[in-house]
Amino acid sequence: MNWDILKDLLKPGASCVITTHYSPDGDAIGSELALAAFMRQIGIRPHIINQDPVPRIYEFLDKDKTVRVYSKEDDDIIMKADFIFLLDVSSWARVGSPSEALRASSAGRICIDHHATNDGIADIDIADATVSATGELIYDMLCALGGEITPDVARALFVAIATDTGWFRFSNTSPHVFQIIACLTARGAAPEELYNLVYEQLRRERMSLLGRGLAKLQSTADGRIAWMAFTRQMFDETGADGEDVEGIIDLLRTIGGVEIVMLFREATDGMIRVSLRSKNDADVSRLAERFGGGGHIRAAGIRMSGDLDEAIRRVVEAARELIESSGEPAE
Ligand SMILES: [Mn+2]
Repeated sequence: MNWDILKDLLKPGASCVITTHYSPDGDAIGSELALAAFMRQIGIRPHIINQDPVPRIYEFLDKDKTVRVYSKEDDDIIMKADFIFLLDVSSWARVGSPSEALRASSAGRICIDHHATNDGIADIDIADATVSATGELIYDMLCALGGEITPDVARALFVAIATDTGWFRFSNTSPHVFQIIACLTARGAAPEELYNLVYEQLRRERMSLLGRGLAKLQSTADGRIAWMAFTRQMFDETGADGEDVEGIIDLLRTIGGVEIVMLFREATDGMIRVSLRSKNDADVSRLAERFGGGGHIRAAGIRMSGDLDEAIRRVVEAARELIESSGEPAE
């Protein structure tokens, strides 16, 4: 990756807006906070503006509460910014509510992302679908441009990469990931502490919701596709919310013989959110694209309107077609 193009652009005294996709994950938030820290190091004023708030499990990274939830009042900042960084996202649809103001701004747009789906929304596109996480790209950028890996930066990037690799289990966990992690650990990221903060402070409500979902787990007759659905009623009865769903899809992956797993939920905005994971070469980003979503080969998402049962029927059918076209089950 050639980072020199940014070297000439990033001059002290400028200001920038940093944003990411809706429903931000650990990679989105960690990458934003690390980039914002680097911007401050080089004398550029960063403003992190997202559609959605920082999820509870990542709040500890944003100690100073610098991440803003977009409102019309931010339009002035967005219009006056010199640059806009779009992190972990390459489509306006996934940026959500800030996208209108971001598109209207004359600020130069720099996209840093590792998703396979890319709508070409930036002037400078730093996209590499082979890396594990956007945090990996931010780390490389800091190294190339002389950024300092402070303890806070190390923690933010560690969480970004750890969460997007399933804590270094997924196929995107390359040797380079471990080299980065060695450096981040030496600079103050403590794996046990960070694991505890992200995954061992979960709410009871989440367990209640999970129990109800598991009781109604479904799969195709051949066991190659499994799915779970959370209705509004299940959220209401357990007190759980959308954030409590984070990570549950990875549990479905643990079922032997499954190739595609899916999690459906009725969101508060009336839309149906679908998370998709593949355990083999079935490309769920293509599946997501059929319904206006996107993502990676092994992890993707869809946001669709309509009835939950109908959504399940349509997406399961499409998954079945995808698996049938990609061959016999692996031994
Ligand atoms: Mn990511």
